Amino acid sequence: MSFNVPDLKYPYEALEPYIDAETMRIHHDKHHGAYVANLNKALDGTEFAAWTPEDLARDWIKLPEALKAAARNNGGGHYNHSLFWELIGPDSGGKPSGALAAAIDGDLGGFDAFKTELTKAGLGRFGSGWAWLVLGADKKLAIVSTPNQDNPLAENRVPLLGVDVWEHAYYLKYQNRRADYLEAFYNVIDWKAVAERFAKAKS
Ligand code: MN3
Repeated sequence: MSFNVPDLKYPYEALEPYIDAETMRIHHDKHHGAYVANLNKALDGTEFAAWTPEDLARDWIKLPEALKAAARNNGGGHYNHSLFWELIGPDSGGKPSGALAAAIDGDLGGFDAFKTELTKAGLGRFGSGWAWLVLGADKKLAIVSTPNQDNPLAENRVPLLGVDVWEHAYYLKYQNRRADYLEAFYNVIDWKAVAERFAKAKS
């Protein structure tokens, strides 16, 4: 098998009460697990099995026609979820500090404006997808959203933080209340991890 689901660095219940243990278990083991299983099924035995998940999320369009959909959807799903688990965690939330906070102030008009825009992007994504804080090619922060398992990398933007707004990310606890899930999400953002991605992307 070329691709594997990374272990969570915290227990399933660690994000309670904001994200419940059962959602984490199903989301990580079953949903992420299915993206990885389908990706392996499609790419094992081809040269593309050696690509990184990041390569696939950025350059799926370069694959042969027969493999494109699998690379885009399952490769994207693998990359997006691997990133998601890294950027949330227990004892998190609050606000960023340092250079990231300064960039949010300068580029997005401050933390409250960032929050408003990210929530708006998450609520405005019809159907399934993600809302993102990204670093653009102009090295400025921006808020974008992508459908399904697409990723900002394919649009030459570096994803710094992503929030999964597929129903599977919140339905067990929040049912149709995506706004409540998004509000809760701010309590699990690991800003230290986001700041590290920002520093790396800027350099
Ligand atoms: Mn998901």
